Order: sequence, then structure tokens, then C-alpha cells
Amino acid sequence: MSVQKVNINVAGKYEPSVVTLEKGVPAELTFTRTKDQGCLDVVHSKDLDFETQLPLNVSKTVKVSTDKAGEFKYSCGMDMFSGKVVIK
Ligand SMILES: [Cu+2]
Repeated sequence: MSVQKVNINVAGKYEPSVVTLEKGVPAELTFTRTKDQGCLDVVHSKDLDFETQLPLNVSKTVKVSTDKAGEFKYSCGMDMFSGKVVIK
């Protein structure tokens, strides 16, 4: 089965800030922080059950379950910046 792979650039915000995934197909989000700004050196999601450090200019990949449809949030370490994953 193919894997849905999405790259998210972290530079003072998440780009793209909304990612749409197909339900039931394995998915990976790859975060790359390219700006040394704010507390974006951690990205985490209670909804999607991941947390990872984001060293500058190092790509980090997290697996995302797509078993459930819906809208799920992730955010920076202090929950100031957020992005959204839409599964449908
Ligand atoms: Cu923050």
C-alpha cells in the first residue's frame, strides 16, 4: 500500500497549515524547521499522538494514523502556533 507523504516547512508558522489525508491510507508528516524562531523547536499533537524535537534544518518524520476521519490539530511546544490535519 502506498504511503501519503507530506512535507511541512516550519518557519515562524507551519506551511502548509492545513494538510488533507485520505482515510485508511498510511501517512507520514515530515517537518523541517528552517528558521530559528520562537518555540517551534517542538511539535506535538495530543489528537494524533506524536511529539518530536525539531532541530534546525533537520527533517523529522512522524507517522500518522488515518483510521478515523476528522480534523486533528498539532502545535508547537507552547501551543502558540498550530496546524491542522484533515482526514477524510
Ligand atoms: Cu510556540
